[in-house]
Amino acid sequence: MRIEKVVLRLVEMPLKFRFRTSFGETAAKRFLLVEAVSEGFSGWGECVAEDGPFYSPETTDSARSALSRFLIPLVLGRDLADAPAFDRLAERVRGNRMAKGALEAALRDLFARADGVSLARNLGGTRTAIEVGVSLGLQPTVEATVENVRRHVAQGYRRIKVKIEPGSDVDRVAAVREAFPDLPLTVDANAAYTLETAGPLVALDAFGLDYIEQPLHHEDLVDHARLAGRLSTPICLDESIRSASDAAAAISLGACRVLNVKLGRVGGYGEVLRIHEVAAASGVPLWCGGMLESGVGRAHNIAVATLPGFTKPGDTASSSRYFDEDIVEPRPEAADGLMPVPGGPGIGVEVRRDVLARFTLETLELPA
Ligand code: SMG
Ligand code: MG
Repeated sequence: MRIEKVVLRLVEMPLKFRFRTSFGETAAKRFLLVEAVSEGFSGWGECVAEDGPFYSPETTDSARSALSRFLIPLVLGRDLADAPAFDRLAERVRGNRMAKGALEAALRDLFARADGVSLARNLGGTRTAIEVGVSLGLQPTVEATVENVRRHVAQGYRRIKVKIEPGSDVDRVAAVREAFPDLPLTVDANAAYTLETAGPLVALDAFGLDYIEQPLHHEDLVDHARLAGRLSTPICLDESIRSASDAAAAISLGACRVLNVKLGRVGGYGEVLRIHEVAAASGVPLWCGGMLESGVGRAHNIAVATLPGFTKPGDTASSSRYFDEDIVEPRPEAADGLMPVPGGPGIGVEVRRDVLARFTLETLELPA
């Protein structure tokens, strides 16, 4: 397909709640949306870079620059045989994975739509519904944490993940565990601890967590392997895994026994599939993470989670948990912790251009 045009939009959607983690707080969802146009079809991708470089070194501004100056020009006017062809063209662009992943996702969607098949099926996905959990931000008190867990358990989520940080960890988990003795429960520290301050993490072994997510530095593997030797609870890595080679290194070092996979963090579906192979070869379970995505990113996450190696519930909760109004229809909505996989072409949801226009702050049209 000849890529005729790419449209880059800066979009801001109000969030229904403030989401607090150990590295900061998000009050509104501001992101870049990529639309790739060819032969009357539009493919959509969402860039998960945030406003500031606090989860990842990439930001909305750095992604806009990488996309408009280096990545989009690689495909404009070019006749691409398929979406993986972009992966090869973009190989010389280092890092900038969220920017790359957004364009790659748009191209994957575009090609699948033109072929009239669902992206999930195209990838080798086997599920018609995916099991989902929910990620709960830090709350001001232990009581508010338990109450928040209670509300989300009542909504049927299959696993609850609670954010922790030094000073808000063992007390929260102990209270949640006491109120919900059998709940599949995990915690995410977003890199807030060090080997020296890991005492509370060792204490968490008492509460039967499924795993502890990214306890140490965002680029570390070696200290995670050391920490794993002190814990009976498995470690799951998020920030530290940017590629299949990171995943292979982490597994062989013993730095993790579970992997959180995010399309944007690893630079697109090509890398997701390579991580999927690495994990399958060593029997490491995967799950799909979240970045407070709009319906577009959420639909991509659903496609990712249909792959057979994604055996644990991910963070793709219902769109209505985050937004009063979404830019796609049908909205991705889970019932009883099960998110249906749309069967239509591409990501299987349609962008509502009227709603999108209301949430769009800036539009950059890049014609061939
Ligand atoms: O999409 O519900 C969501 C958020 C899931 O916890 C979540 N994401 O470290 O896994 C993580 C965080 C990173 C993003 S925080 C804005
Ligand atoms: Mg995480």
